[in-house]
Amino acid sequence: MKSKEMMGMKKMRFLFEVLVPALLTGMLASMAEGRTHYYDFVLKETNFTRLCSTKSMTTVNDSFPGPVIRIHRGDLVYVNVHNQDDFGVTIHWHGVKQTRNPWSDGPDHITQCRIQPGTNFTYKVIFGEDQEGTLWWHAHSDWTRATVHGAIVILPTQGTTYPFPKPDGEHLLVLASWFAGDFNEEYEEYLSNQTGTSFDDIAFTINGEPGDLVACGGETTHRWLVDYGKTYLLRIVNVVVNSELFFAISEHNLTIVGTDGTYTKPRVTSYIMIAPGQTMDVLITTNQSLGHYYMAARQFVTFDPSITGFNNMTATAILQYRGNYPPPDVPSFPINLPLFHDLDSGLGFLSLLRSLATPEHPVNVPLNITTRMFVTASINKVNYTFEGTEVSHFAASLNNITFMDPTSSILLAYYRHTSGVYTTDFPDYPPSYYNFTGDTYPPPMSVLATKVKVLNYNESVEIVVQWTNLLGQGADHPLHLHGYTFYVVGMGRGNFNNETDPKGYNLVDPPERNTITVPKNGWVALRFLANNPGTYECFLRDHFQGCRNLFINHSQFFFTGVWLWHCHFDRHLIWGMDTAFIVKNGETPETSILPPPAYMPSCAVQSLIRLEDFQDSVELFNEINVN
Ligand SMILES: [Cu+2]
Repeated sequence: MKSKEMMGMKKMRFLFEVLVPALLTGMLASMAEGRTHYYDFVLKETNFTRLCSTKSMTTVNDSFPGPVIRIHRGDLVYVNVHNQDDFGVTIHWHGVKQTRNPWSDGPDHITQCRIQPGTNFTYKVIFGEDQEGTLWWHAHSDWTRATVHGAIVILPTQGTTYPFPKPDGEHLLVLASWFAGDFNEEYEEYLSNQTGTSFDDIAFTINGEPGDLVACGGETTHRWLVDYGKTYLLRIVNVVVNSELFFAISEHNLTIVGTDGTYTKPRVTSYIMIAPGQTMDVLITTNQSLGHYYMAARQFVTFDPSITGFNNMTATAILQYRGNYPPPDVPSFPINLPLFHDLDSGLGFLSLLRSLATPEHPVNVPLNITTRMFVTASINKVNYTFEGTEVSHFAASLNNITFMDPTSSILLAYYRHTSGVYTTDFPDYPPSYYNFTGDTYPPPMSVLATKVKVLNYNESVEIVVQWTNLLGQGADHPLHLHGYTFYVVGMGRGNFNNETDPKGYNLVDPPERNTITVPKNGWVALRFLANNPGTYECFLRDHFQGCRNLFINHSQFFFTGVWLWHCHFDRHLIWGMDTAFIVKNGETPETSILPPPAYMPSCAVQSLIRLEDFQDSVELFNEINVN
């Protein structure tokens, strides 16, 4: 009897200690093992006709917007980019965490050099295990992203479902910019314009079409056919170059259920405000009279319109019910779409959002902060000498550092032990404190430099970003962090108060984003855990022990990866509103950067760049000054 009991216990032990864990491991492994998808992106010039004229522009696979990457959570994607255009280009997978893999992140001068004309480069796109919803991809060199972009749809893992009733259908809307005439010429004119007032998006488009309200737009206006009495999941992406947008659908509420590849608590609204770089997943119930309803996108203008012009053309598409009914002469227009300068509607919308925060979709807000930064985001000026003349130029800055792109990629510079490419002294605080949101403060000049911030693995980071009104030129700044999502724990108007404002932080269910607007006349507080190493030093070694030894002996070399942080208004980006985070490796192979791919585009050959941008000019001027 005793031995039988022992046998029984042994069986139970075998069951619980060996078999069940093995089964669980197998189940988890099969859940984790997604499919692998392969895409070919051919980049070349194609003719498109909008606003009554035809022009040639760069697109991927001849489409505007570009192809959709459609996968399930946990899948892996390879994209082979064939550059058949005549300038160098890189592609960024916006919002994709690229876990341990900054090699495929894409920003020009930061993690790679450009894919040369006539060559190709394969990106390995690694999604975070928790990423589900809508993201997107775009060119990350010059302003090529104006026409080189597309959506990424991440469906629930097979066998799982949405955290809301399964929609009857879904639809994708890409909100973009249209530049009339020759994009290069307009861009150059903008860069050479010392006041920065003349250039902006000429029109906005919805799925490539500006819609009925612009000249020559009507015949090709995008139409979305729906059935009465259904619920649809609408995925919205703002890929616009320089503008935030309001969006609404006539007589239909929007229920927000996700942003930036994460789920949110459902929020019903009559409009959304969406910044460049952001995505939004919303549910629509088609319960109105059979008819045609405008979906409309209008610029949200936060700069001073008396100084900087803006685009007053509203892009439209049509939500059209199927059925037998006399079509209306004109679709109805969304009366709830806020007006251009409605700052209250812009900021008010941001405070709506909350993370889902369920066991299936948990939040992990860092509570014990180990690195604090207070960063001012400003439009100010830099002085430099050009051909013996002192020149003053508009610039943008973070903590008064106007970031200069290095000539090599920072990641590869470290790989090659190239010194002098960047420094690691990006300041945690601004050089001076003043009434940041005041109107009259004289602008402190910014400093041109390539300064980055180094973080230890698993550092708990809080960054408060303070908007400033230097020069009276401030607008919202949609700041995007590569390689991570962050929690938006606080946001407010005026100057940040470090005693009272943290008391109002939401540490329970703050929204999780990869791009957040620093509001005009206000501030925003972000938190994230630095657990995505962008660092790798010893990839020439065969095994990790070699790395550890190298780390112990040469710890000063042990950070090479880079996650860019920048304003997603491209005009502020080229003016220098960016920096980068270097995140060191953890102590195990699983918390360390992946080896680089066998081939990276060369930095030795200087790319044929599309345009000489402001930063290149400044570098040139500096060289002239130094020599
Ligand atoms: Cu900005």
